[in-house]
Amino acid sequence: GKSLYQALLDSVTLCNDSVKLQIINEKNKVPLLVEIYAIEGNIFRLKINEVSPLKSRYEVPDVLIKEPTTQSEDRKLHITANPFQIELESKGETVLSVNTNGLLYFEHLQPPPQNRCEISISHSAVFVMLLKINQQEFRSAKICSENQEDLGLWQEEFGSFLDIKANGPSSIGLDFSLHGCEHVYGIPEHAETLLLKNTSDDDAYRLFNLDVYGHKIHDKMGIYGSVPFLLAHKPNRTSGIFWLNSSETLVEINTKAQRVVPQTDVRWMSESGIIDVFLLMGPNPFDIFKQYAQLTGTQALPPLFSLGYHQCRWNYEDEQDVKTVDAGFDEHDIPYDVIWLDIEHTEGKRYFTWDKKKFQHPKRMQELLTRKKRKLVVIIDPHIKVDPMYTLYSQAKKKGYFVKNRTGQDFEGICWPGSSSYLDFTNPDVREWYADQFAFKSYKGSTDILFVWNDMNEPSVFKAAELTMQRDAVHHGNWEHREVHNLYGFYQQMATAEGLIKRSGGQKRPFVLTRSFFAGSQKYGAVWTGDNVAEWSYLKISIPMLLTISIAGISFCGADVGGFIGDPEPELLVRWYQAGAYQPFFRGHANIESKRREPWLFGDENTRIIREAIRERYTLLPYLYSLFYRAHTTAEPVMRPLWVEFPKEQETFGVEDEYMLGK
Ligand code: MIG
Repeated sequence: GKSLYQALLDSVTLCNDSVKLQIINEKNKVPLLVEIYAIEGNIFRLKINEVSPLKSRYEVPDVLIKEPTTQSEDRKLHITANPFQIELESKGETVLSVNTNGLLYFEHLQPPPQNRCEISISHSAVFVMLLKINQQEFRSAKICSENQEDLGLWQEEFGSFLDIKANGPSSIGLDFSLHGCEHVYGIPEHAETLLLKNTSDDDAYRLFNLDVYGHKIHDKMGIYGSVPFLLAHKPNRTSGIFWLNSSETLVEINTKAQRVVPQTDVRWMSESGIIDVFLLMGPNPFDIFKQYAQLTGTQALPPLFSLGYHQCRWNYEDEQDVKTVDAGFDEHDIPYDVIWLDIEHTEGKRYFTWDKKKFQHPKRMQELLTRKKRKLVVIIDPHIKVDPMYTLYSQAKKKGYFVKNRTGQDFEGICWPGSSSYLDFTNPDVREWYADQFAFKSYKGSTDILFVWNDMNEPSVFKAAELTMQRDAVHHGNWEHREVHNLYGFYQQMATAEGLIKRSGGQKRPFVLTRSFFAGSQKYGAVWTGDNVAEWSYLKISIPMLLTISIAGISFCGADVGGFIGDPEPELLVRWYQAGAYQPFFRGHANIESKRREPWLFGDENTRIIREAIRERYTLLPYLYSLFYRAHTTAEPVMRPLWVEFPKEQETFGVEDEYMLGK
């Protein structure tokens, strides 16, 4: 490789459990601090930041469950000074090397340009060009023009939208080589295969949480959730790379399988932040799951009811509709545990309220469900209708709890309720206040069988670039949205789960389903794969998608049974029930425009087969519950790719149409 960086030999400090040194960029002479820690449990942590940045750069908080403890044990690594490279060894074997392709880059913070023209070729430009290919949209970097006032990389156009970067370009990147590996997995969420594909003549995998209605299949664009965790496997070892960064991230994969010793090169690039990466050394798949959980936590143990079958649609219209559907399950002798209410249950999309005409007696409705030992889930989205008469809005406004725009005003965007502001869940005070909204006395009409569904939390903003919040919006601590983007949904689910725990006086496990997620979301509940389509190909892709989410730590995951968009033919619906019955989160759901599709609407024979599938689910419930207990205590994924159970059997490494539930 031809790295731009070389180590300054006199800067090296060696301790029992860490190495620190400085490296310097040959061109601009800016020094970077490199820290490498031996973390307990066979993990290395590599941090790279500017030695003295103009201002501090964002470091992801709240995702690691504790400050990782270092351990001085027999670990070996080699550092090459020029070009700067690191090789990590385990049991005499070079497992992984860093910066082998010389792709380390780090845009250091600079003062804003004063009528000056940027002419240097910046890595940011490379990043932006990649994005352009990735999105096939017009995100154009203005590098230079004859116009001396051009702000260069300090602002970017995205279609008709303009992003003004308060700190200027600040992207980072690094490459890793995984020796002997030609099978890599992970980095959800993409509607893609289980095995990660080579990206050399194709798009990079993008990690950027977005609301993509009816997302395409076999696409590497970012959808609702992101977990920047990649697993690599070969017969004698599994290893992992956890890239702790919550800004937009791209991952390039280059597998060289033809070589005598195969190798996979993985290049990570993020729009901002610092390089903070955990290198998990395995050696076996279950060691990797434990190591990753040691950093980000294990799956929350779901309440038993939430492992049963869930019946949802956009929308169950009113109390009578709920009653009829509920009775339908009894009439047709089909077990189910939870009925769901979508956005139409509220007064004008004001969450925590009920439509006064359609849901006049929400408590009475819940009592009816309680008598049958059933539960209710309602949707609570993060956008808040701009309406001074809506208490949630006026309180949050007064307390300054909304995300701000660049000029310090409350950010306003269009969403379901019309003009809306967005709660700043990155602020711990906002989370505490939000959690308190779930108290029975605050949330009128709620009872202890009501649980919650968080949607639109990428966050989704209509009429905005890529349907999300502008990157120059401002959060708590004066951090730009670009820094925290992929964490927004993570924080909403965290606050919601805390609210449900609090309302029960700390006695009951919560259930919260979220659409957007990040590394560590497993601690707060379940995720689903969003707006899939009622087509066979979406049923098929649900398996690799859920396997990928599962091995990235989030065991409690599912895809809408039947396919959200459109109308499944009866056989597809039946097959989807049969598949969904064996997946961790099992919910039938349908779009507002879809025809009704409760399980008994397709003739006796289809009703019988669906009944049988749902009953099989209930037969397996004790086993599933035990698997979740193990996921919670020992980080074993519930739904597993075959290679995890058969790590030496090469022919299992690419299988994605079969899987294991537990062992
Ligand atoms: O853009 O709340 O993925 O499950 O039914 C639609 C209405 C908004 C998207 C969710 C879907 C939900 C729907 N929501």
